Amino acid sequence: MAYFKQDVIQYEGPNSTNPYSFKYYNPNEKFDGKTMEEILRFGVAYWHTFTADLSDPFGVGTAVRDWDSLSEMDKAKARVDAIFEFMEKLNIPYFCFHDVDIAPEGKTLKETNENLDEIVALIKKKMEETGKKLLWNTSNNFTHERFVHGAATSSNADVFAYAAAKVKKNLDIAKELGAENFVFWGGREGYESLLNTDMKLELDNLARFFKLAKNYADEIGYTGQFLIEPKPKEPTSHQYDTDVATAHAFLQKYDLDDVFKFNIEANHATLAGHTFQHELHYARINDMLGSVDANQGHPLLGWDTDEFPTDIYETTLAMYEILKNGGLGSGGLNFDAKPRRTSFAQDDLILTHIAGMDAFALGLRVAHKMIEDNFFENIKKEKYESFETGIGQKILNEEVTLSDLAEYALENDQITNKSDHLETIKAQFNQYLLNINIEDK
Ligand code: XLS
Ligand code: CA
Ligand code: CA
Repeated sequence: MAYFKQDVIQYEGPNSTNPYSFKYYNPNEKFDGKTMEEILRFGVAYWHTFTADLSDPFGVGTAVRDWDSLSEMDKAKARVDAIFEFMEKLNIPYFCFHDVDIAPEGKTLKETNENLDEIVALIKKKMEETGKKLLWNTSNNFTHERFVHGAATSSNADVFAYAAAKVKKNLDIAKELGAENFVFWGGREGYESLLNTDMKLELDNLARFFKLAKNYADEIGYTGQFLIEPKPKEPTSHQYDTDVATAHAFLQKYDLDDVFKFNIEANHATLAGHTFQHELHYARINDMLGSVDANQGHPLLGWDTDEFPTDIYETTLAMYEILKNGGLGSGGLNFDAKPRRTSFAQDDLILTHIAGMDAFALGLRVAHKMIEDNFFENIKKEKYESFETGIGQKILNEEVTLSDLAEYALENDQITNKSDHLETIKAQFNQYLLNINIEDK
């Protein structure tokens, strides 16, 4: 049975009016010897696209899906068929999941693991048949009420052990399915209030937990990249992995910075009061950029709305960071995004992904052109040119003392600064976005 009536979605170029076509994503078109498909490495998020029902804190689910009326295990099986058909039709090479997305939880942990085994076997078969790959999997250690106080940072040692058992199982699955990465999002790893929180113990336990996971991965020979996904708040009022800089400091303190990279989500960046580009950039300059959860927040809503990315200003700057990083390595662009509650039809799953894929494909085209022209590089070179010669060069070479600088300043105290013409830079960026030349089909 087919779940989606469309044929494989084709590239029709920027002037196409067919909603079921790509306007900018042309998978085989090459940029510096690599195809768009190889650079963008798109992924489908199992949870938003195949498991969630589009409910929100004020209303029930609205999604209409062919598998709605099936029993839990049959639903899980139908979803496996549906996601593989979906990936074929959209030409998406990767998918990502939490354990609870693919199989229902049983009454006991043993039963949960048995449900997982059954579905993982189906997924493995489909992967072999289609060549589709697992970008990452993760353990959902936040939804069930047992995680009320957190998982690795819970005040209850039994919960720490239970969470460990789940991560062990998910690492086995990662190995079995060849997951290219393994994600840790600290769901409830944070606190509501410091009045009753032993923060030092909780952070030490979080590091202990990560070390146990790494040791087990080594033990079973799982070599996928470990990723931490920062988020500042929601559901807790303070999440320990607040943003890249905070989580990086944590990893450095516990000597785990060689074990992890970051999975950066656009909406989490904005929740942290940063731009998406800031988080990508900070990770890149520290050699910690691993993968991306491609979505966007709503500028008027202060929560994690997980919209499909359509803002080409943001996708261009994201692709700029990714290209400057030399690509995403084993990472990819996972659409951790959901249709709006009002876009409830099954077809909307296809349409939303086309919108997101095109936004990143256009971003890639523009960013590639800007890099060819050394647009930002030239601006920055001119801005910082005082460090290329004279006293600036000596500062960079660490050849001066504080007294040397004081002596220099006494002779050079009439400072001249240059305007950096920021508004012109923004206008020129607009020109790039509007004048990008794309061959029509
Ligand atoms: C929630 C997170 C979550 C992670 C994986 O806000 O985005 O879905 O990506 O657990
Ligand atoms: Ca995410
Ligand atoms: Ca999110």
